[in-house]
Amino acid sequence: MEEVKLLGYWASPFYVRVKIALKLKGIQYEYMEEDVLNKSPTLLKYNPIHKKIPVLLHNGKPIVESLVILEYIDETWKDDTPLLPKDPYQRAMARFWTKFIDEKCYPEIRKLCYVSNNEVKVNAMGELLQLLKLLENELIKDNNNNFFGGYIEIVSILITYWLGVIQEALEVDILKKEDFPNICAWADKSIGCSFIKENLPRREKLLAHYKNCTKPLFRGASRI
Ligand SMILES: N[C@@H](CCC(=O)N[C@@H](CS)C(=O)NCC(=O)O)C(=O)O
Repeated sequence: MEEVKLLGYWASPFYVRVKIALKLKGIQYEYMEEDVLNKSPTLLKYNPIHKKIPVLLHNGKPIVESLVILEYIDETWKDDTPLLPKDPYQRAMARFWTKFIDEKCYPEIRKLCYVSNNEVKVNAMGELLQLLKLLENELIKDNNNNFFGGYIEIVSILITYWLGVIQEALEVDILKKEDFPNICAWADKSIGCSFIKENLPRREKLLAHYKNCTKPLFRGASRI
């Protein structure tokens, strides 16, 4: 009998990635909600290095970092619908673009949310717009606008769902349809997929959360 547990936090895109993958593979698991401001001994025991959720516990063994967890799930519960593409080049591209989202885009999104210095926020926004342009151009190259299949769509909820909510909380327009038509069309399509849609936190609840923990960017100043 397999024992699968997941430590998460409802508003975290990193946790929701894992939740989607487990649901997609039909894996039963026990969910343990963490308070990220007051971490449990269980979280600190199983992720002593990063001290972050998500943590997947499979028969008592911890796996951390959402991208690592997604690959672990894909390799452990093999079925007809692999998350990662089969073709080695496509797999490499999927890994490249997911790293791009987490290592290049996410730090700028974090600054936009949590740094209080407005100049840093404005620079982060400029940087993020340039990064999104690269993603936009990559999507243009893809004829069917399918991008890479399930894995990248799951990882990209940070852009396709969270960023839309965050920009509303910050009262700025980042993902404008006229500037990023491909990202916006791709976002509508991937967020519309039932296996993703059904597992996302409610938009109003997430928006209230970000309004509560972020400060509007240009209040009192002219908007960009
Ligand atoms: N690179 C990590 C990021 C995970 C992450 O940032 N988790 C946040 C919640 S959104 C967390 O646990 N934060 C607690 C902290 O930073 O102390 C992943 O992909 O799993």
